[in-house]
Amino acid sequence: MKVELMASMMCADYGSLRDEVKNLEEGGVDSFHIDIMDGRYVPNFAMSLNDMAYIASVAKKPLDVHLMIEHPNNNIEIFLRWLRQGDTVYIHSEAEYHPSTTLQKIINAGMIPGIAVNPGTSIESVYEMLRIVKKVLVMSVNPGNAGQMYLPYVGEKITRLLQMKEEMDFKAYWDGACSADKIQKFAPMGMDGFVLGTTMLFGKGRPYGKVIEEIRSMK
Ligand code: S6P
Ligand code: MG
Repeated sequence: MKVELMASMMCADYGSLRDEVKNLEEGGVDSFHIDIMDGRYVPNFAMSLNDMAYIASVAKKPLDVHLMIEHPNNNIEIFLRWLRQGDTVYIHSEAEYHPSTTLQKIINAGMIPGIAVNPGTSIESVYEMLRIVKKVLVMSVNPGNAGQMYLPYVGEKITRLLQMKEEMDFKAYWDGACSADKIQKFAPMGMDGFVLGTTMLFGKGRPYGKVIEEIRSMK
């Protein structure tokens, strides 16, 4: 199955982060998903600037940065400074007064602009932004933690979103509780990629390359 696979780095082993990056790259992931949290927009602190900057300094593959912070426009430059052409930055529209201004900053810095959509946020409320962004990250769990249960009501919204892809010219990505059955169902419908966390990739005692290979060989 031809899908992009992102490794959720908040689930990685921080005692051997350099090896984690190397093993994930050799195992065949396409990019590193970086969950930045501020303890206000979401009730957690996962990764922050130094974690992201370190991974950017050792990774050859792109970064996929998911900002779960209030008003990213106030200090997004601090993050953008460490990133490279081809890296992606997602913001949450609920966290910003003028999300399109923040997206323009991401574009001006040479990064790929994205929007993350919470389970309870309708596609219609971010409709105009679909024309600005290149990527939409659909949350199938509430943002803040790894290892949560899939929220089934998101399925219908994803089906509608995927029907807008061609007209609005964006790619769609899945974030949260990603399992094999979700890839098998939603990839053929047009989902371009999936964030892999504790559900499929980390803490399983299996080589990353094996898990990735199994996904790529799905029919
Ligand atoms: C959640 C975050 C996600 C998780 C990922 C973990 O706030 O945005 O990227 O890290 O979903 O995957 P899993 O399989 O543990 O739910
Ligand atoms: Mg995320």
